[in-house]
Amino acid sequence: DSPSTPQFGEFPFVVVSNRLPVDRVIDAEGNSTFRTSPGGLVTALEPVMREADGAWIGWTGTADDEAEPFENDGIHLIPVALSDEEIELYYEGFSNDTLWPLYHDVIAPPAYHREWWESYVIVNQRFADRAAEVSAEGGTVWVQDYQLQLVPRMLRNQRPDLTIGFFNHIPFPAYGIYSQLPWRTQIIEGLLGADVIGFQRTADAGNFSRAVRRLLGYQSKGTVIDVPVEAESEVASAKHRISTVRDDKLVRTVVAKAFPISIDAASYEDLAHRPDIQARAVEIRNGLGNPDVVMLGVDRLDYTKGIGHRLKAFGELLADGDLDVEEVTLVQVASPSRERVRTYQKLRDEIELTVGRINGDYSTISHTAISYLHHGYPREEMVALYLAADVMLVTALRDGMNLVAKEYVATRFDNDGVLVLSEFAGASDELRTALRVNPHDIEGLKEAILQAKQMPKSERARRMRAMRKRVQENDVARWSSSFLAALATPSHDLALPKAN
Ligand code: GDG
Repeated sequence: DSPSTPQFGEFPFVVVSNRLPVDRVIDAEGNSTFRTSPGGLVTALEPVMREADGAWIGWTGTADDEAEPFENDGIHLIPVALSDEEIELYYEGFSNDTLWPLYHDVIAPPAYHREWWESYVIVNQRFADRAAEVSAEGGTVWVQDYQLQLVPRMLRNQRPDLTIGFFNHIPFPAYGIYSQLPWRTQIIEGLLGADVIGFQRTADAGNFSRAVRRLLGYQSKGTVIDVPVEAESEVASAKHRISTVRDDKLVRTVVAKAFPISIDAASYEDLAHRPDIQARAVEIRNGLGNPDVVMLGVDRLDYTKGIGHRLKAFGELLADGDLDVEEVTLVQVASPSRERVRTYQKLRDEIELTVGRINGDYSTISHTAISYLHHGYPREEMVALYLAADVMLVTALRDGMNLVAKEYVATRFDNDGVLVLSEFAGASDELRTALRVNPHDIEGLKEAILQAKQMPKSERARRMRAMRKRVQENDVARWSSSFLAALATPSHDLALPKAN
């Protein structure tokens, strides 16, 4: 199709993400079917999808899966196939071993490989082509996350009639770090194809706008960036976002702004009210030998989560005699993640060595210092763990948001429990009454852990109440509706009036 005569598809609202919100499962007869994989994004978008007759484009999670579009739980799902090699180069390589460490402040060294980049471009083009094919004329497409940053520009080239949103679930780094990326200009050009670019934190949006100014010299005012218009077709079809600037140049106005993501808070609270889940929470504490204080960490086993720093602080407190295994247990759920990427294999070895050492040194026959679980659990079990935990430790070195922190808060309808929260997690912008820590400061982290253990009940309740109010008000439905509202608003209304 030439860009001037686009073919239109049938869906007025389309979500594009690397993974479809379903998993392939094999039933008792050996037939392969799909099951919805529960997650905040699906919960948030399901109602919007149903109302708008939406479709979701993504990979099924299986290599070379040429599945045809299908419907699951009332949502149209449109698979994009990835080969084994593309999973290695585009997904495990460029997405998870270049962009992920770079965007998390190079906690691990990013690897730069030209063949990974080439695969990233090819796969992004495939997602963009699919979105261009299925979207209805004048429709809205919402692209998700760092694996697909080139899609907005690729899509606009083919379909300037569309309104395009992008949301970045992970941080966007400061320019001094971002500028390492050999393809730094292509990536921001890719993102600027969107009308609204959403970030977790105001600081992320600022880092992005600065990168745009430094690399492309485009002007920005507040959250609005002026992007010179490249094609005439863009002017005709995106009128409400076109302005004139100096010298009668035409620009598209692009909004780059924070939309902090959240969880379906009510559903967590509902689970927490279930008698069987409360009974399970009691059972968990009994199983741990009924310590006075249960501390909890829940993370994908990822080097951004600061699990090692947490273990170091906990181990030193045991060594100093400030904590006693007869009184305190740390439960650490480390759910398996990206197990084919080498950095993750190394991390697992390091963490398991540390856990083994601490347990060897401090556990007794009846009390284990750290109950370490390298498993994924059903959501019910996660909620039981949250209910069982007096202290929740979120010590990420860098994290877009950290939903675990919000889930813990949503679960604690009893207004009890203490959240220790890294200031490097997006959630710390909102959860101001958590015990906020710098996880690199091991002494400070140790003090916070002791403070959490000793905090009087009235103070726990005061802090938790404030956090719960925030999470209940700003839930994931609110997040998606505010993003989509911004996407539907001509950016003129968001910027200062321009001569036009
Ligand atoms: C990315 C960004 C941002 C974990 N283990 C199990 C399990 N989980 C669930 C948690 C939570 C989710 O996975 C993890 O979300 P996080 O936000 O904590 O972290 P990432 O996976 O890194 O997510 C992050 C997020 O995107 C959203 O934008 O907040 O910053 O990195 O919901 O509960 N769930 C179950 N079993 C497990 O074992 N059921």
